[in-house]
Parts: sequence; C-alpha cells; structure tokens
Amino acid sequence: VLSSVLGFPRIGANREIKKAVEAYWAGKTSAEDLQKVAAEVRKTSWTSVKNHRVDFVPSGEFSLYDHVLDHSAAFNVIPQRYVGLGLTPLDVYFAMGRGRQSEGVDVPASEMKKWFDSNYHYVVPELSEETDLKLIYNKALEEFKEAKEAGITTRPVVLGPVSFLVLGKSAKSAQPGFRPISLLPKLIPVYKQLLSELKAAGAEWVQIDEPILALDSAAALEKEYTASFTELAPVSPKIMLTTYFSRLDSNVRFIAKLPVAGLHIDLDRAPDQLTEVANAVKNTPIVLSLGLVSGRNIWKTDFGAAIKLAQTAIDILGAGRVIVATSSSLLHTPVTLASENKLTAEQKDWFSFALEKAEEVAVIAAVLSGSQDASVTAALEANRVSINKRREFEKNSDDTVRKRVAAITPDQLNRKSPFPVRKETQAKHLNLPKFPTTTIGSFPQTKEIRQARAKFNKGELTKEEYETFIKKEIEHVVRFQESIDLDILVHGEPERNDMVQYFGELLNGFVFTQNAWVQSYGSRYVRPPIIVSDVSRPGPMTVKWSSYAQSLTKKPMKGMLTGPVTILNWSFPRADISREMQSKQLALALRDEVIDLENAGIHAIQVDEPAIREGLPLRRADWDGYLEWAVDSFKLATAGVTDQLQTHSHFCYSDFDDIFPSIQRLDADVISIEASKSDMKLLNTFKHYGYSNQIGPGVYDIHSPRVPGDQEIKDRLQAMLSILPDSLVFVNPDCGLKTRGWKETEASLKNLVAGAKWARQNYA
Ligand code: THG
Ligand code: ZN
Repeated sequence: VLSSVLGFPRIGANREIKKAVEAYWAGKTSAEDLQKVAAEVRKTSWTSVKNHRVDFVPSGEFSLYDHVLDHSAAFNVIPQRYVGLGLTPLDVYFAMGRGRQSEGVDVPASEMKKWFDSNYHYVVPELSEETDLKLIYNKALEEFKEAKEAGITTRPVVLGPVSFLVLGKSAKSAQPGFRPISLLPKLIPVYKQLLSELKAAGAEWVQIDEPILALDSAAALEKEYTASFTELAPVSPKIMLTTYFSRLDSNVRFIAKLPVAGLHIDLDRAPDQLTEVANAVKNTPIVLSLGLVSGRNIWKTDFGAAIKLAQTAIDILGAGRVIVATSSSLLHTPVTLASENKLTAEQKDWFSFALEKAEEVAVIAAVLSGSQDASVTAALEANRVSINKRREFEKNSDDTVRKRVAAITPDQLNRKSPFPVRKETQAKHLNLPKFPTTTIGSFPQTKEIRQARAKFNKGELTKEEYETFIKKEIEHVVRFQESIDLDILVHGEPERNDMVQYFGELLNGFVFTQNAWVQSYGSRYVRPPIIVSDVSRPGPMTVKWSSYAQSLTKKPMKGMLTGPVTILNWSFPRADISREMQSKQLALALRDEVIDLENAGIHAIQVDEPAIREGLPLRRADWDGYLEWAVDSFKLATAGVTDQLQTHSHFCYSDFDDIFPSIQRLDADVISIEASKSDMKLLNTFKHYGYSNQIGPGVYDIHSPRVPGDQEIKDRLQAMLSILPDSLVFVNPDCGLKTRGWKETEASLKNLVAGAKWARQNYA
C-alpha cells in the first residue's frame, strides 16, 4: 500500500514566502531573489515530505499567490486590462492578483472567490470567446524537473480542465449567454501539450484535481468529463483524478468509467462513500486513493479507525489497488507542530500539522502493508495512546454551557419588534442622514500597531503602556472619522490581531498557536484558533474599548464583534461534537457580550458573519440543516437587545443567490456586503428577492491598495440606486481596512463621503 500527499502549504516553516513576496512588492528585493527563496521553500517541502517516506510527493502546487491564478497565467487567460502595460510576466501575474497602481499604471485586481468551503480565496479566471488559450508556461513541468534535479521524483499536480473552467467566470467582454465551459474544446489541446511534456520528461503519474466532481453541478458535466479524459489519458502520465471536500454521490456512475489510472476520494469529509465507490471501480483498473488524513483539520488521525476504513477498501480491491492519502491538499493546515513551543505537552499530543500528517499517511500505509518495522509499530502504539488521552479529555464537558444550550427558547431568537418598527425607533435615536456612511470596522493595522503588540506579547511593554498606546490609536481613528464626516464611527480595532483569533483568545475552550499560519489569500495568512472544549465567556471582551471610543465622540460608535458562525468556520473545530453545538455555545457567549455593550451605552453593534456562506455544505441536500442552525446562532447572538439598538452584519465573497432567504431571516438592521468586484450582479439578487432591511453594498474594493476615484464611487452609487430603494442604502467600503495603509484609506474614505453627500443631493 503506497502513501500520498495531495499538496503542501506554500508559506514555508518560517513564513519565507510571505516575507519574500511582500519584500518584492515593496521594491526591496529583485525577482531573482524572490524566485530563489521560492525554489528553496519548494525543495525543503519536497525533501521533508519525502523524508517521511511518502511515496507520492506533490510538486507544481506551490504558488507565489494562488494556484488558480498560476493556471490562468500559464494558459494565457490574461484579461486585456493587464496586457501592454510594460510589465514583466511576474508583475502581470501579481497585478492580476492584487491590482497595481504605479508609474502611470492603474489596474484593479481580479475578483477573488472562496475556494469551496474553505477560508482560502482563489483568483477567478475571466473567460470569453476571445480568450486565446495556449500554454505559455508549463509550470508543472518546470517544477517536476526542478524536483528531479534535487533528487526527488514527484507526482506533479494540475487543476483539471473542467474545474478550471467551471471555477472561472464570463469576462465583461463576453457575449451574453457565454458559458466558460464552452471553451473546453480549446482548452483540451493545451492540457494535452502540458501533460505530454510531463510524460516526455519522465513523470510516471500526474495528479489532476477535479474538485467540481464532488459537487451537484458535476452531474450535468458527464459529457465534458468523458471527452476530456478520453482525450487526455493517451498522451498523459498515469492520471490520479482527485476529488475532495465532499462526496461523489451519483456522479460516481460516470467517474468510474473515465479512463484514468487512479481516483482519489475524501474520506475525512465523506467516509460513508467508501464502499459504494470501491465497488463502482472494482471491475476497472482504477487504483483508489483514500483520503484518510484530514487536509482541513489539525486533529491527530485515529490510526485504528483509518486502518479499519482502509481495510474495507482492501477487501474489495486488494492491497495493490489502494493508496493512503491526505483527504485534500495540506494547504489548509499549518506547516509543522515543531514550531509550537507554547502549547502544553498534553495539547501538542492532540494535533498533527502538515508535516506530521505526511508522516501519518506513511505510517498508515506501512501498517497496511504489513510492515514489522519497529518504528512503525511504535508509531501505531503511540497513536493509540494519544487518541485515548484525547477521548478521555473530551469527557470533561462544561455542564453550565451544555444546559444553557439545551434550554434555548424560540423567543431568544427574535427581536422585540419587526424591522419596520425598529427602523423608525433607530432613525430617531441615532439621528442619521439619508445614505448613512460607515466602515466595516477595522482601520489600518500599521507596523507601529503590530510592533506594539509584539512588544507587549514579549513583555517589553507593560499592560498599561500597551493600553495607553491602543487608546491613542483609537482616538486617532475616531478623530479622523469625525474630520471627514462619517456618520457611524468605529474604534478601528487596533487591539485585535485577527477578528477570530482575538475572540478565541478571550473565550474559554480555545487554544492558540504561535506559528500555525494558514493562507487566506495572496500573502495574507491567518492563525485559526483551535476549539478544544466547551466554549464560554469568562467576562466582557470588547466593552472597555467600545465604551472608551464612544466617550470620545457624540456620533454613534458601532460595537464590533465576530459572529458565532464565522468564529466557528475560521477556527479549527472540535471533531467530537457537532458544529451546531459549537456554534450555539459561541452564540450564547456573544449574546452576553452584545447585551453588555448595549448596557454600556453603545447604540449600534455589528456582528460580522463573513463566513456564513463559505460554511454552507457543498451538497445541496445538506444545506437546510446548516442554514437553520447557522441563522439561529446569529439570531441568538444578536436578538437580546432593545429596538433602538441598530444591529449590523457584514458578509464577504458571497454568492447570495444560494442563501438569500437565510440572509433575510438573520433580520439584521443593516448588512454590508462585498459587491464592488462582482459588478452589481449581487444587487440584482437582493432586488429579485425583495430584501427588506437596510443594506450597504461596498462602494469600493479594499483588497487592493488602489484608491477609487471620486467619479468611480458616484458611478457605483448610481448603479446601486438604480436597483435598491434609496431609503435602505448605507454607504461603506466592501470590507475592513486592516490590510490597507493610511494614505489610501484617507483618500478612499474622503471620496466615499463625498459620494454619499452627492447622493443626498441627487436623490433627495
Ligand atoms: N480573519 C480570518 N479570516 C479571514 C479574514 C479575517 N478570511 C477572509 C478575510 N478576512 C480576508 N482574509 C484576511 C486574512 C488575513 C489578513 C487579512 C485578511 C491579514 N493577515 C496578516 C498577515 O498575513 O500579514 C496577519 C494577521 C496577524 O498578525 O495575526 O492581515 O480577517 N481569520
Ligand atoms: Zn469583508
């Protein structure tokens, strides 16, 4: 039984890639320096995976920004606006990812979307009839050769042609009704060239990722899949067709007939599919790759359970046709537990990060191969002991919390009056103009703020010194907002490292890491906290900062919290109790905080749920169950206040079409959504369904350093107001400003306020 890893984190054990990429952007280092660091990180990853005796080591999945963007760049899927600017190919690539504003060049970034149900964002390929598909760079080949030179034979990874097109969108220039998948006949020759070059270079296997195969939408793509693989198989290295994050369901009927050498399924997310899939491929030559080691969570794999599952496959297919693998790429896990020295020994013993997971697949495969190697036997026994200890720990539940969850009543979920009544009450109470302006909450996290936090954490600043510093930051943010005449102010969140990590650190039931970074997009990483036991709130978390900020101004100060569903989705959750239970525990803790904020004199509170859409199960059949508890959790957190308190919420990167009724059911007084990059199509959804509460569609994209012009904002407002009723519209950026610098923030927000004032005159 062989072992395999589907993909490895890119950041490097010491965040080498993040640092190198940002240094390059800042003009501090050359492209050559950047490529050198990248080559070193790749080599280290290959070597360390190989050293754990993993048979199939991935290559080609490395990226300086995003692997989908890598494919777009390699296939010449480069929108016209990035062409002819006099940029090097590397700078065109980064311009597509993050926009560019320099020496007469001014181009916005491409749209980013969430990668399935993860917190990773990919850059959306823009396709049209005009797209001139050709292979301009065979990245898989180059990195395969690079690994080979380093003495490591890898299994190159490419995103499959159908998934690439389905993940893409129609360019603005495309004809109405154009479907990206219609480009498949033009894309297949590109893949043929890519794969035959790999074969010629000696690659025995290639991993072709087709995550779309685990979605409902693949059912309508049988013809496309069959055509693709029938054409590709003859010229390609042996194809390991990988699916992940969900189950194949009925798609297995056509998948099992594809002319591929191997099929990978996710048994972390969908263990129940094993027997059906194994039987479906039984009478084919297909080798089954079992995704037994989670690529999405950090809990140690239970070897006993994994071996039992693998045995089912072996009984059906024989050991020679079974591979032990990670469930997905390890991109969504941190590099190594070895970098953590603040976790207790007990805690450390519960977890496996990417490198430890590489070892896990190798050990499980060795056990299944009947290895008598002493190190394998020892690893198996050590795993049994660790898993038992964790099971013992899991028995320590917090009875107070469990009882409170069990006692939740329907009236706790609803505000006292319906929205139209609240709207009246709040309009009087808050005294807001038409088209009120506000921001999403965070202001630039400057180097000074990061340094002060780092010093405080190292003990170089006392608590008092640190808090004085934070107060000065808050005051600066408040004065700035007053000076440009924003209506609902925020305190700017200088005290927060991350909107989820911050709350994790203040709640019972979490542990946090020092170096467990996971890529969110581009060079941006997060350190998801880990939920290890029942969650409760030891005391107020944000009240001190919000009331201080309110004390500085007569304008309404908005309290800022992260919602229960988002805290859950951006943490590594427990695997021993349901997500619903964890979400409700979080909701109760936040409910207490919301009530405390109102009692402290705060008049508007934003409870962000940017991750509510990404947590949606990938299969439609599972949606209702999730949406019910997710919406209830938000309502539980926010409904404990009086009518005059204005609740806000914020959502990013959402395809609202799918979950619209649930957004309405949240019953937030005001929501802000990311709509600036998706070109208003989102607003039509709101119009179509007749959204009835207040809404602030972002008027500019904050994910790029570029400043939106005055006119640009007016145009956007005009477009919005042609769709939405004026009485419901708020004016705000499309997301928090923490990743931005002050200079562009000041300029952009001034333009935003000017836009709102213009609208007040023109839509009086
Ligand atoms: N927090 C978490 N996830 C997120 C967001 C977040 N996902 C979606 C959205 N916001 C965009 N993602 C990010 C992720 C990270 C950062 C900004 C937006 C970021 N990270 C710092 C960095 O990489 O330099 C590190 C932060 C730190 O010091 O802790 O700025 O807000 N969980
Ligand atoms: Zn956002």
